[in-house]
Parts: sequence; structure tokens; C-alpha cells
Amino acid sequence: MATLAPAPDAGLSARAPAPATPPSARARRTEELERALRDRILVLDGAMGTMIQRYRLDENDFRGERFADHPQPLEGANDLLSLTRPDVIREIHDAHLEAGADIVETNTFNATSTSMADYGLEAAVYDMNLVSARIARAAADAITARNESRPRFVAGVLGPTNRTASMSPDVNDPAFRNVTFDELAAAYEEQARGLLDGDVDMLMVETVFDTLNAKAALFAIRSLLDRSGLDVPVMVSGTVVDASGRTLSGQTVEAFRNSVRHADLLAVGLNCALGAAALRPHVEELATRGDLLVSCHPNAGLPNELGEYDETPELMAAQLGEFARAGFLNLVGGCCGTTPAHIEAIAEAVAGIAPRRPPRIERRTRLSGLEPLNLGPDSLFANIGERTNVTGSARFRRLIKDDDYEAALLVARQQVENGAQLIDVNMDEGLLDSEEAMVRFLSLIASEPDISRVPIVIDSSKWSILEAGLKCVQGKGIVNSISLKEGEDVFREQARTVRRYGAAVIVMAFDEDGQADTIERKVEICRRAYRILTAEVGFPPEDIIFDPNIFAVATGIEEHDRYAVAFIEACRGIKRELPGCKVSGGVSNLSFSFRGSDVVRDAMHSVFLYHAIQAGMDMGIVNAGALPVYDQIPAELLGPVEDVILARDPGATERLIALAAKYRGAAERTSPADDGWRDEPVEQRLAYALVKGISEHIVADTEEARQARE
Ligand code: THG
Repeated sequence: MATLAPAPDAGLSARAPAPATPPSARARRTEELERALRDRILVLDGAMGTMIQRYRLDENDFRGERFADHPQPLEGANDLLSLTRPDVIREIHDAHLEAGADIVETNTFNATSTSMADYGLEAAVYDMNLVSARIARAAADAITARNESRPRFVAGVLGPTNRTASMSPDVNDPAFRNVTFDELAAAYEEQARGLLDGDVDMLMVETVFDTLNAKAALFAIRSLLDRSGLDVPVMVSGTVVDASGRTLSGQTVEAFRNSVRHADLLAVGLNCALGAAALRPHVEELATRGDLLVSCHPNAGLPNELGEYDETPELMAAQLGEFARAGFLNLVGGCCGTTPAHIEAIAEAVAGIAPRRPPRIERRTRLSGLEPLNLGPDSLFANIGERTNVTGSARFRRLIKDDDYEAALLVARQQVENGAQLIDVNMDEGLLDSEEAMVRFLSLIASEPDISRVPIVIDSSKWSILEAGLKCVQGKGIVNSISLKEGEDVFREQARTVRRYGAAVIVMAFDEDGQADTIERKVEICRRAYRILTAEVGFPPEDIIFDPNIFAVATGIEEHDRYAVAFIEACRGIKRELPGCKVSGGVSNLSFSFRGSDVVRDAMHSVFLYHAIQAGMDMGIVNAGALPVYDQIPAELLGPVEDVILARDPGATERLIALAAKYRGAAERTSPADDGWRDEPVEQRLAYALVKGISEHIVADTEEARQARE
């Protein structure tokens, strides 16, 4: 292996390079690892911390010579022991290997500059990783040398750090973060570089309690591997913090898996947490519904009052043996509180039991917020809420400009309550710092579980804003949008980057010659984009969402009359020709020429969707809750609207304009718009506001209720 050159921005002094491992040796070990995983359940080692405690080390052990004059206390910086007491770390690895572990984990759980800042040890982080990897490597190689038919492996461990990118540490400031995606990615990249230079066989992002941290780690790892031309297996292991199976940052296990699926993983699993028994349903979920290898390395139960773990080797082995017999496992081991005795018992319990064979699963667009949203060929149409858009809603724009983010959040919440399964967020406004507004709003959404349960569609015409947004979502969202308008090179590069952040993407039917308005050009551009994305970039078809442009019809310009038909027919063509992809569009664009006639506009949208969905449209940006049911559109409106949408005759526009005059102002929206609840009597408004935690109108409403009582 060529040593990975330090990144110029990593702020590291040049270190002695690791001894080069020939690429062939690395490739051979990867092959051996993959073969072993097909043959049997591989056993991971047990806890490092529990074992270190047994040595009763003191401050001087932690300091060694190198850190004798370090200005801060260092006791407890376990990862530092790789540099100052390598003998202890080696002994612990040896003990786990002797007990039957196939894979030893490096002593690097906290070896990031983020975590080591607590000890002022940022400058030693690369070395900790490099040396930890070498110690584990030497231990694994020594035992492999005794029995070449059973090779042992080294997993380079990347822990969660002591900060969370998607949660605020300050209850009074939910938009605040004490670490950014970029900071985490830089820290993880430095860590991964040390681990790879030290010659680990795989990288393991573990104890994930905030998926955005894990996404930063995966982003860094993939960037590093791509740059160095290495292909090292990567696995991710999350941790759930309560019996409902949510991560600390609130995701369900399936939402978590959807969020990390992009990373081309060897395995995904669960560790730490509440002990094996409590993990069972969640491991089962991963095993029965996932197509990756599954790992599980639980704690020895929950810590008792003294912080000790009580589950015996026999108990844990019985539980994990049952997981293995149930067909859940490919990798198994122990986390906090487990010892070589636990590993020995677990290894015995799973010996001879066949490893799980991952099933093939259906190709679906697997998105997530805190909860999963899986869209398959048989799924119903998905509504994307359009109201959180400064260009699409005068009210939302005013709220953002007035800095009233609390009321702006309410707009998002109401979209979800009104049935939006995703929400589109757009801050493109000349007079705003759009990037700052996007980051702030998405950070606030992340603190609102009623909103952030749905995936986010990050909408901007500016790449820098899209990228800023991508760094704020822990779920698997959608980038809206990229296109071929600036040519193939920019398109490829942006698509690669979107993928690395783990999002799906909306691709507009827009190329170097402009936006496509005919059926042929729409399909042709999508065909070209599809080929580049699937054949060159490696984008999975199910994560590609084409938008063949919904333009306004009935504008009075004759060429516009067939815009709806062109979209609908393009939909049909795209879905027929380009397997696996999805089609979306901005539905309210269609009716711009009927501004002020909401009843007519909403009817146009429903009629349009009625036809477009039959032609294969999968999702759309809509005013969630405002779409009337097709069958309930009054007949006098339905006919003329159908005529306009389907461009049935040249007089259709005139007839609808005449009809719209009749409806204008006469009727309100038939369905709830942004704040339909405001039309209710005051008591009901107060009850609603209390239940939903909406403070916007509370003072005025309370006053109104008070006066009504007098
Ligand atoms: N494709 C993709 N993304 C898009 C669009 C698209 N994003 C933006 C837009 N088009 C979709 N969103 C909207 C949001 C609102 C309106 C139209 C499209 C809309 N707003 C009212 C109007 O302008 O009359 C505003 C009324 C008000 O101020 O409340 O119609 O096509 N990929």
C-alpha cells in the first residue's frame, strides 16, 4: 500500500510514513475477510475499557515519557495508552484473540481531534491511530502465523466523538451546534488516514448515536479511499438508546440504515446499548429486511449503580447463540463490560452455526428523516410540501426576512400535518443570506421530531446552498436539483458529491441548450443524464428522480397549451425507458396564470395529477392538504379544467378564464391551507395551539377568549 499522504489542510506535521504494504497483500486480506464471512460468523473482540481498568494504571502510565510535561491531566485518555503503554494494549488484543476473536478492534474509539480536545491531545491523534493500528496488526498477524488457515483481522475503529452534529447542546438555542459536519469530516479523515497507514483490514464506524456524525465519517472515508485508490471494506454499527429502538438523535433503526446505505458498506449492525436481549427485535429487523451483512456486539447488559456490567459470559453467549441460530448474524462480539471470557463463550456459542445469507431486497427509493420513507413501484404518490419556500410563499418569505423562525417552523409542521411525506425547503432570495437561512432552518427542523420525521428536499438553484443543506440532515434526503445545464463535467462532479453525502437527487430536464419543453427533448435529456449517472457515476437508479419540467399552461401563448401534456407523456416515456428511476415535478407551477383563483388552481392541480400519476409520476411538490379529490371537483369546473390540461381544443383557455372570473374571490380554498385551523372558534384554536405547541397567536387568542367571557 502506498502511504496516504497527509492532506495539506490537516494541520499535521509530516510523520514518518508507515511501512508500505504491497497492494496485493491488502487485496489478499480483503479477499480472505470476505471468504471468511461467507464461511462462518466472525467473532469481534470485547471491550477495551473494561480490560484497561484491570491494570489499575495511573497518571504516569498515561503520560509515559512523551507526554511527561503535558499541561493537562491525562488519566482516562485510554487511546493514548497505545503510545505510552503499548504493551498493555497488545496484551489485551492477545487475550481477545486467544479467546477466539477473529477481528480485533483498534484502541481508537476516542482518537479524533474532536474528542481528544478534552485532553489537549489533538496533535497526537494521527499517531494514536497509526500506532494503535500497528499494535492490533502485529497481534493479529502473530496469531495468524500460528495457523494460516484461520486468518485474523484488524478493524480500525471510528467512534461517535463527544459531540453531535444534529443536536443542540443548548436547550435555549435549538439551532446551535457545537460541531459542524466539516469539522467532523476533517477529524474523521485524519483518524482514518492514521488507521489505514497502520494497515487495518477494515474500517468500523461504531456506536453511532447521531447519524449525521456517521455520515461525516463515511464522507471522509470515501473521499480518502477514492483519493488513494484503496478499496477497504467499511462497516457501520449504530446504537439504540431505548426499547423503542431509536438512536439518541431520534432515528428508527430502518431510518438509520436508509441514511447510511449510500456508503457501499460491508456490514451494518448494532452495538453497545441495553444488552443483547433488548437489541433482539432491532437486530432481527436488520437481518430480515436488509441486504447487507449484519453485526451485533452488545454490552454485557446495562450498567449497575456502580457502573459495572453484570451479564455473565454464559448469559450473553446463550442470547447471542440464539441470534445466530435464528439466522441473524454475520459478525458478533461484545461491547462495554465484555471480557475475553465473554468472547470465548460467544465464540463457542456461534461456532458451526451458518452465517446469515443476506436476502436480495426490492429496489426502492429508501429515504428517511427520523422515520423511513420507502418508495417502491407499488407505492402511492408522495406529496412534497411546497410552502417552506421563500420564492413560493409570500408568507414564508416574510417570516424568514423578519427572522421569525418560530412561525416559519410552524409552516413546515403544518405541511407535515396536512399530509406532506417530505418537505421542500428553499431559501433562494436575493436579499437573504440564503446559505445561513438554509442552515439555520434545517438545524431548527432537526430539533422538531414532528417535522424531522419526514425526509427533507433541499431546494436551491445554487450548488453552495445545496451543499450547505446536505451537511445539516442526518436522514436520507433529496437534493433539488442538479442538471446538465452547465455540461457533463459539472453534472458528474455534483452527482458524485451528492452521493457521497448520501442523498437522492432530482435531475431537471435541462441541458446546455436550456429547459426541455417538448416530450422528445424531455425524454432525451433524462436518458442522457440517466446513462451518465448509472454507468459513470454509479448512482443507483432508484435514487434518481427526474423532473421533466411542469410549466404554466393557459397563459394565452399558444405554445404553452401543450405543456401539461408534454410533461405527462414525458413521464410515460421516462418510466418506460429508464428502469428504476422516479419522476417528480413542481405542480403549482402549472397554474401560475390563474393566480388569485385558488379554487381553479387547486382543481387544475388535481386533474393534472390524476393523469400524470397514471403516466407514472411518483411524487410532486404540492400545497399539501389543498388538493381536492378528483371525484369531488364540481362538474362545471372539471370539464373545462380537463380541456385545458389535456389541450383538447384551442378555446379551452378562454373558457377556463371565463369560469375563473366566476370563482374568483367567491370561494375559499376547499381544503386546509397553511393555517386553516385559524378559522375555527377561539376555544378550538387555543386547544389546537396547546396540543401542537404553537405559540404564534396565543396572546391574541387568549385575549379574545377572555373578552368573550366578560
Ligand atoms: N421542480 C423542482 N423544484 C421546484 C419546482 C419545480 N421548486 C420550486 C417550485 N418549482 C415548486 N414550489 C412551488 C411553491 C409555490 C408555488 C409554486 C411552486 C406557488 N406559490 C404561490 C404563487 O406563486 O402564486 C404563492 C402564493 C403565496 O404567496 O402563498 O404557486 O418545478 N424540482
